[in-house]
Amino acid sequence: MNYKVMTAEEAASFVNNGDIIGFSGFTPAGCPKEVPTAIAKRAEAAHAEGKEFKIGMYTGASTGDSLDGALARANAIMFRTPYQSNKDLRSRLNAQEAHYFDMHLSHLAQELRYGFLPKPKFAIVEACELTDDGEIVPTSGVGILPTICRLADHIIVELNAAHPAALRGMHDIYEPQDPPCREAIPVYKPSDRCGQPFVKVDPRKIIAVVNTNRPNEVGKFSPLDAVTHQIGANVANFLAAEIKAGRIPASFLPIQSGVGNIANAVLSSLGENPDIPPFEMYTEVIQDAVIGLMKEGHCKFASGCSLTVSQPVLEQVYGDLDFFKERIVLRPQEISNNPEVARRLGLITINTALEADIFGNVNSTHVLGTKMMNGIGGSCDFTRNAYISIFTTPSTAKDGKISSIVPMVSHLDQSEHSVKVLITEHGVADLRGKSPIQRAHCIIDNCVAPEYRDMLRRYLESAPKAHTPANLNTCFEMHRAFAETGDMHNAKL
Ligand code: 0RQ
Repeated sequence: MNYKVMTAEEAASFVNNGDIIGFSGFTPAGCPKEVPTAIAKRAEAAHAEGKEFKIGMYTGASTGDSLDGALARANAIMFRTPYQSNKDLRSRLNAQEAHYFDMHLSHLAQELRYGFLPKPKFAIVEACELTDDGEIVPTSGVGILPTICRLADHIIVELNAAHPAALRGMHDIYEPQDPPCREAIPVYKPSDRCGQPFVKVDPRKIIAVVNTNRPNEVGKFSPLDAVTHQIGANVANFLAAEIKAGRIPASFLPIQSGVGNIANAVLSSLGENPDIPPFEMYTEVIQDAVIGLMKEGHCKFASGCSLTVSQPVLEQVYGDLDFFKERIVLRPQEISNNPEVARRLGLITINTALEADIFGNVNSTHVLGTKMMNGIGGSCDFTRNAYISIFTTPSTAKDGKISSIVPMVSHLDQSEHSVKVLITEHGVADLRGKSPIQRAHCIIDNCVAPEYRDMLRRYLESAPKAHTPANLNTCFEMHRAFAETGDMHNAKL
């Protein structure tokens, strides 16, 4: 190999205070691990000497603990976008010790190209193969890898032997042109390919190669409980009824499914329902459940940005690459989450709300309206452009002390105009074609936990008559009660 092979510490020594770095990967899949940890150590050493050391950073989405966690613990983050889910980083953001801007994942690469955001000096990327002429084959997540490699002055590659070079062929790397007159992205079904199986860079930009053999840091999913199981069953029954009514074609439509335990549970339920035909996915994260469904024949194909699967499941995929390379394609997030493609393919989108209000507005990001949880991720990319957009949430959180359905969301990520269906363990609120007051009754009757229904009905009655009734004195009374007493049951409504 013609490149300079070095340790992570040597590679990290190129990075200085104030530098801006783009990292590969999407969720903990495909993220570099060794060099970010070494940068964190460099920051800690600088801080111990009383010197400033913070970097600006772009990633695909959330990352692993050796990236976000290590840099957050070292207080080495100046700014961060577009999505995160690490508890140490979350603490920094909520303490205003790092600036975070939560972005639509499909927007990041183009906003970098448009010059809306400062250009990255370094791209630090994980690869399973690197050729002398500059072909980089990503690992199990792509994210913004093609764009940062092109825009950055220097590239550092972590060549990770935990991912087989035989992954070559699973990726489809395509970067759209910039406007004016951008051409349509030629993806007409989830399995279409329109790019190359690698990212091609100028090999002279690769200043360091770090060899490693480190598995991804994807956490385990919680086992299905009665609530998540019932939410999944409600989603599957709703979709089966839509097929029966002729509102979804009998051949079905591609599924997008969000991240987390509930999303994983919903997918399992789709596989269990005999009235749901084998389906395809056009999604961002491919979670554990999808791999099981593929082996059983319930999922025919999945297009995504990452294989966000637990280590045993990743080993199953790598152990049978011939089977899975025919059924999985990994794309940059600009394509996996592309609104134009989502609208054209007619996606059924299923994402998770932290809270929703009685009109169908959704908050997926801010606990009690102020504290950042994770971020919007790709949920808006898909929801706004869906064939049918579904939001799921357990009807309560924190042992029933929080009702996930409130009079008015304390932060807005998806407006009522984008949310077509809301589903909890209690039932389905089909909001299509309903006015705000009809939506409110539909949500209270079908989705709210029985113990909170009367409270929300009383609230609605207390609001002056209007197109979208709201009582401005009490619309956050449930939030206030939780903040002050630890229980929304104490709301004075
Ligand atoms: O708290 O962790 O302390 O137990 O929120 O809730 O029920 O475990 O749900 O793991 O599916 O995550 C919305 C965060 C759900 C996720 C969210 C508390 C609850 C628990 C987690 P604990 P669950 P999940 C694809 C698309 C936004 C981005 C998105 C998410 C914790 O799905 O980040 O969809 N989505 N992107 O107790 C206070 C409430 C609450 C609450 C739940 N109303 N108030 N706390 N919790 N409801 C992904 C990408 O783009 C990469």
